[in-house]
Amino acid sequence: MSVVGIDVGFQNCYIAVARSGGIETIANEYSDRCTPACISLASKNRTIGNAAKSQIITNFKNTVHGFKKFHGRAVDDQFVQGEKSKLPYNLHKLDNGSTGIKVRYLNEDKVFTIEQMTAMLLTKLKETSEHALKKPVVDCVISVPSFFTDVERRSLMDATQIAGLNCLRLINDTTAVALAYGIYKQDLPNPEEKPRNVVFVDIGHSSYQVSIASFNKGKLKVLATAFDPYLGGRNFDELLVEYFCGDFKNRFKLNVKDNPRALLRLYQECEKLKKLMSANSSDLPLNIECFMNDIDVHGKMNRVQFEEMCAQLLMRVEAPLKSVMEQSSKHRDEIYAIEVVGGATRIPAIKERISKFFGKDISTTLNADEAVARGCALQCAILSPAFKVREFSITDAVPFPITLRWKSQTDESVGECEVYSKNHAAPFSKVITFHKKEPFDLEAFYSSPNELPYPDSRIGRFTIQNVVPQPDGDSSKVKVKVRVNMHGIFSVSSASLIEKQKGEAEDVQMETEPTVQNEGRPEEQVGDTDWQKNYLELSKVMVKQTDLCLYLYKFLILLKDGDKQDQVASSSKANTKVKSVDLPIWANTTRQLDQDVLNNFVDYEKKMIIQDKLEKERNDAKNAVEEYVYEVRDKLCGIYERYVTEDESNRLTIMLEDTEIWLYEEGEDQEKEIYQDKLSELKKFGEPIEERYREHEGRPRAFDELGKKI
Ligand code: ATP
Ligand code: K
Ligand code: MG
Repeated sequence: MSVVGIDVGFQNCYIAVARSGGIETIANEYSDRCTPACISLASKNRTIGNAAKSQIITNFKNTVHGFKKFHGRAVDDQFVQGEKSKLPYNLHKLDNGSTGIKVRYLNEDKVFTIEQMTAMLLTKLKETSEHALKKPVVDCVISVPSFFTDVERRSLMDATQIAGLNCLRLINDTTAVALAYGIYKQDLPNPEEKPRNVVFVDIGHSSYQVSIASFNKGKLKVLATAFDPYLGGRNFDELLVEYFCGDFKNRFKLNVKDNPRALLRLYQECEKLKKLMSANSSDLPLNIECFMNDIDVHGKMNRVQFEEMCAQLLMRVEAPLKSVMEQSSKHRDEIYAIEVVGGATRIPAIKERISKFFGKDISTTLNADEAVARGCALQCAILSPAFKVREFSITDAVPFPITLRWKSQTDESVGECEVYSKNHAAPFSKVITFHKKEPFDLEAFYSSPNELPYPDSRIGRFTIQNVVPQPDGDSSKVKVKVRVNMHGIFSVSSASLIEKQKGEAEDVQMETEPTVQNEGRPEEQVGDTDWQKNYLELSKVMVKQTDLCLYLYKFLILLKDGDKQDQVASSSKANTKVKSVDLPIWANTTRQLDQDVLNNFVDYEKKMIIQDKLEKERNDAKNAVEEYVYEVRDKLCGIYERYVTEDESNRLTIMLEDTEIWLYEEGEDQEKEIYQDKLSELKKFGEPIEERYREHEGRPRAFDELGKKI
């Protein structure tokens, strides 16, 4: 089992893995620990990460980036439409209305879904981690913005499947950071002491997230989350670009916006300038050579100007901070620390705003770029049976309240109930008891559409099938289990009908309102058999100390009841007269990929992986020819000189020259085998020389060795 954590950022991705020494972030083949969320499609292959980023300008129509927030969204979605005008590549409406991306790939027009694009990125990250761990990687934990709704999360989960990953948990960005903060802290308050409250801020390229978590030894609980899903580093880049477009129009009469390449270059330069301004307050230049129409442009900006320009953006820093404090009813004095991560928190004005709001210094003890990935890897280690890690319990919070509405299939009766309030603990299961005579529908939706950063509040419709009345015509008791799972995804996980047995004295109460019972955190439930077994083990040891045993037995019951809170389901289990029958559930969630579509995508991803591999081998074979030409040419006038006749040398030189020309002409784009043949041809001639040289060089040394022995 692999222990891998992946931070899939809007702009930057990071991977952390567990190795014998602990958790570490790993570098890709460019020795870069950051892999850009960028994919470039081309006529023979695709490139992903750093290599793709360098294609942003040259292959702008087919180099895809900035797509993370299209997950689960229709192309007509207001957000997607707003982004569309800023994208150098084309969007395409898929049959189900979802956002597709249209590119040229393998000399054909091709539309990829967002799930496929993210899967490509994950494939790259998977390969990088496999390279570092030197074994296959399947299990992992992936981060997700805390404000992602059900549809977006399910879409991301589909992407992980396409990439052949088994995502054990989609963990919220700020929760991962909280875990990275807390797990190694030695001085957390004891369980019975007042918890330590810490605020976590993550401002990335596309969004701003805040959470407040309370810590005790061995556990963390997220009390509240807040966000501005549309505020991130890129908004600052956009303002700079806007400014320089105006500036260049005035001074150089250039219409930058009409030229996609120039615009992309300007974006890159503005981002660099923005970063420089974080460290320098003086005037800084922005120079681009041959920018447009062969004109070199130059401009300048300083921090004061920049902050003035971004005043509107900076004003938005406060609201989410205020919101988490209000939601958790915490006073500023009760906050132990404010930990900030994410690239955009390096902007001094942002740091100042946060610090001013809390009236104290902020801490940057965590690695701003890698904390999310590290937290993901830690969560993966906790979930992995193969890896020993400190016990640490994580209770997350439901970001948006969820309501369940039910409707009878025959009569008109409807009802609804908020099953998860805002900031309700998650993951968490609940059992709802209905009294029904026929199958019925449950509709789940987010109860406060106004605060939802997504246009559709529906989560899904779940039909509880095969419900029948009792033989005596009475309604049947139907227990429905709902849950918000490890990924923050809502589901109706099971339903069962409780059959009344003949001669049963107890009558089923006719409740008009269904009852909701808390089941608690699925992973923490202690099964009856487990705790009884534990007790038996204990009692064996202390067979003579009956009093102590009795005390322990009671204590275990207390523990168990505390865990399950006011769970009553167990009482029906104890009643042997009651038989329960599992009921099938038909689930219809919005915008999820069908299994066969998903399977096709899995196959296609595999094909693309093979295609990339073949193309790499072909390129490697070509490079090998080129390298050999240069190497032998060098040696011919160097170390080989004494071992070749003039005639040989001349012939070989001509061969090398011909090959070099060939590589630029018809040999530019050939099959792998052709390059391999070419190399063998050259080697047939070159190797005997190499051998002669080695023999001569080796001889004196062999004599030396012999001399030493004698
Ligand atoms: P998201 O969290 O929105 O998905 P992400 O995780 O990819 O995005 P990060 O890597 O945390 O984002 O941050 C990238 C952003 O931080 C970019 O806008 C980048 O320009 C900005 N950034 C990085 N370093 C600096 C700096 N020194 N000064 C200002 N901004 C910076
Ligand atoms: K990131
Ligand atoms: Mg991020």
